[in-house]
Amino acid sequence: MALKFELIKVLGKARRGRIYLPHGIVETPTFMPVGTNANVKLMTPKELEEVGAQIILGNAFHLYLKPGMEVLKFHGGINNFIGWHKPVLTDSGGFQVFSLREGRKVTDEGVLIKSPLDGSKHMITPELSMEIQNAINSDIVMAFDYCAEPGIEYDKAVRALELTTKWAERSLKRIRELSDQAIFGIVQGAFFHDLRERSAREITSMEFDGFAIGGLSVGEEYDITLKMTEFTVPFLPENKPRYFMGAGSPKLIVDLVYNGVDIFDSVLPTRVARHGQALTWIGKLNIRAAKFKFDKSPIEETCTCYTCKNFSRSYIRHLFDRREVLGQILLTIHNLHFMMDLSKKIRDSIEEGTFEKLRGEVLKHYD
Ligand code: PRF
Ligand code: ZN
Repeated sequence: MALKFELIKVLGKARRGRIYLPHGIVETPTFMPVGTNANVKLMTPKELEEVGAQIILGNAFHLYLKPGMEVLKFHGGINNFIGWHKPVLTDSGGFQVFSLREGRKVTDEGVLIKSPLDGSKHMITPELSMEIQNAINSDIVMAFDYCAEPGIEYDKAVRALELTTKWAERSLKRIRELSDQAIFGIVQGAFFHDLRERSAREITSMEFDGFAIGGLSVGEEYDITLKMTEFTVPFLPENKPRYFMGAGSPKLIVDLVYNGVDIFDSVLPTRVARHGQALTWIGKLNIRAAKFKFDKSPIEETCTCYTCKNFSRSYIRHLFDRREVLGQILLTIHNLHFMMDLSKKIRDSIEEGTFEKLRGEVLKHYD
């Protein structure tokens, strides 16, 4: 088996766990930095290790377009290609079904998607997604799913759910033929309780190594995201990891952990860093503000990241003012350090029984 999951402690619904994978151990709960194009934007693997990243996310659809499966196979998988020797999880391309819905065509067979690179058309099937993720040799493969858009009508949501279940079966079958890589199934069902329950029952009836909650945080109201998660989690088995796809705000993360989620990912911390926004323990901070022009203090006094140990707000503000890439790099390091620090504090607080207090602190500054 390519994955072993250990539950170390349960506090209410929150879980402190450990996942054993071919390229290393992942302590949960944890945040996964996103590396869509075979890199986490502006971060070297060395810096990723230094901020405490344990596992990063890659994307089958993007890696299939560039560099392509032949190059990935030539390197024996993504780890050697990108110089990151710890675990990698790959998304299946199911989300691109949602985000590139302009001009796409969905059939039982799969999805015809237009490449954002050159407009060329590609038929992505569950089988092809598994072949790509096998060429990538990721530690965790995601089933090929259909992520529906918010506001979708009931009958269309049923169709998306039914396709997701059929594609999950085909994904599982194909990956088992190819390798012993771990694979997670994805629960869909839009914003309908009965469909969420049905999807969860169908997906968890299959022999997946873990389960993801998909189709949420796609533009709906915060309360809906949370309510649907709260409703879905009890249908997932205790003894397997749970992954919420696409959650990066500190508030959502503590609320998800509170509801029993173990893993989350998002481009948010790295994306906002490139726009001058730092995440701190007392909320967000925009480094471009004029008030930082003569501020010698670091982004955050208590932070132990490379950026905060060496550079002032005044300097980072100057770099953004001059549109120097180094400013974006320094904030990316800080924001990812913050996310990994938040993950670690969440883990420690579950073990110590003080998670409620930590959650309260985070909600106070991120509401
Ligand atoms: N499916 C897949 N990837 C995803 C999602 C999904 O529903 C989401 C939804 N937030 C993010 N990434 N395959
Ligand atoms: Zn810092």
